[in-house]
Amino acid sequence: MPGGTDGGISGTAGGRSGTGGSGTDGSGTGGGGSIEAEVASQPECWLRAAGLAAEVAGILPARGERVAVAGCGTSWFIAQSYAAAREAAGHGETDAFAASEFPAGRRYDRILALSRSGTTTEILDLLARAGRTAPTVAITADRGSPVAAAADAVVALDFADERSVVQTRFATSELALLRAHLGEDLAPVAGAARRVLAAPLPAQMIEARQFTFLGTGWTCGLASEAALKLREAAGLWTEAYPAMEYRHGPIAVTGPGSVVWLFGPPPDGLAREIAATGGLVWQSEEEPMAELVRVHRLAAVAARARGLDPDRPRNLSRSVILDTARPG
Ligand code: F1P
Repeated sequence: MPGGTDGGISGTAGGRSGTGGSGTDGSGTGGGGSIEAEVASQPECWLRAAGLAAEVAGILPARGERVAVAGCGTSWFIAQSYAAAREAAGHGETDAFAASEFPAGRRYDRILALSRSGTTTEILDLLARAGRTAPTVAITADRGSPVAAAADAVVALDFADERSVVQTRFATSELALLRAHLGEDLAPVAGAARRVLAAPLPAQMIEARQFTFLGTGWTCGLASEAALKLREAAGLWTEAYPAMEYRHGPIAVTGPGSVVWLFGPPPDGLAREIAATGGLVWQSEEEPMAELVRVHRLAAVAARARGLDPDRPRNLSRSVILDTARPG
């Protein structure tokens, strides 16, 4: 992955075009709340999580197994990234599901349940239902949680737990662990995140009214997670698609005040088409998981710029615990 640069922003809005990520976020990486500190701690958390990979290799999916991975919200998008990365690495067929949509009747060699809180109702339901059909393993921040108790095996990343309702470092740390388990070296990825943390945020990003995130392969999940982060923390209008899907309708919402954020190289001609709408193109050359850290920073800064507290997002709680009759 090329490193050392800060990506590029181009387009027609405000006549801006070129590279460099200049501008200012108005707050630096410090900020005042939990989310800023949690975002800034990601490089260290990733290295610590990756360092656990050998220790927990026996309970994570083995090469060749047919695997299902499930979660809700952020955990679902991390599931999507891991599933695509595992298949691309040749480790075996891997399906990702929102826990509530886990299909009855499919057979897997192992089911991986992702839940920071370990209390999410849909994950508990899934473990109760599908756990009868395959060995289950949970990755959670809380080894004493109901999800940990319901799974056959547990990986507890308690050091990456968060005070903020909005997930940042827990989600990326579990992905760092899973990527390390696939044989990836996380040291350069952590280095890329340090560069992203040190770089200023372009002012146009903070002021933008709408964001569309595009990915390919394992970065489709990251694109969806990026969009969720800005929605959760800052109440922004965001969307996310596989890059080649963008022309099939989503381009219609792009215009002045939009940012189209590409995780990885764009399909041929796409950057030009986006620029023609009047929207800005953000095309980073950084490693994609490090690029997600830039979105985390933006989420906190954009929230505060709009008078919101990114640690206490509107209408959200740390986990969704339902007390109504459960499906299935
Ligand atoms: C999943 C989740 C979060 C979301 C919100 C509600 O929680 O959907 O991703 O931000 O706080 O809960 P978990 O099962 O990973 O704890």
